[in-house]
Amino acid sequence: MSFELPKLPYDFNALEPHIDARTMEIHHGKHHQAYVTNLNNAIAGTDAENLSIEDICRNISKYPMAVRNNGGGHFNHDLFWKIMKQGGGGAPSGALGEAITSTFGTFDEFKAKFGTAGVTRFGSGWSWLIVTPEKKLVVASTPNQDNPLMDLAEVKGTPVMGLDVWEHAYYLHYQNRRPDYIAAWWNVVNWDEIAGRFQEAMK
Ligand code: MN3
Repeated sequence: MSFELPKLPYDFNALEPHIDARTMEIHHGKHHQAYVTNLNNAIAGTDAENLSIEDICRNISKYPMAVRNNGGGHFNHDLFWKIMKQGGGGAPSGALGEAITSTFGTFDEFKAKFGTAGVTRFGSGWSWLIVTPEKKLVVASTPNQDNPLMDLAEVKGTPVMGLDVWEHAYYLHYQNRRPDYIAAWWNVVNWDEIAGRFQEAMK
């Protein structure tokens, strides 16, 4: 079995003006495709060919760096495309909204914490909202293409939302202004998808 590039669930221009079509086209078609291709090459002929990407991540310390970088890249981007949508944004309701409020105080305080995790991530990486094994919501960040599923992550848990803060995610439109990209990104967040992942992670 080999991994495949998932189809983007909307058109390249669906997230404009917040994320431009050209960025989406290159990000999905070139960057994510490269992670998939390189992951397949790195696991060819090994037992990892029969594992899910989640199981590979959970045991990532057993694998070479090429699997860590490209397997992380594949999992992270697959999640990233799905937790965005045209006409997204607003604030989460229901159980997720309540959990965010009871954990972080207010939705705005959560946004600030999640955004700061992305702004202050030196170099390339991700900011995350995760459900820990103790079923707590926590904001974390990881370097490069690592993620909180990985057994070597500093803070471990099930990712329910993740924000790509690599320059390739925003440079064409925002250049060095990562905070502006993060501020705009809240307008494309797909809270229904994230609420579903939260519900699943709390089981
Ligand atoms: Mn990326």
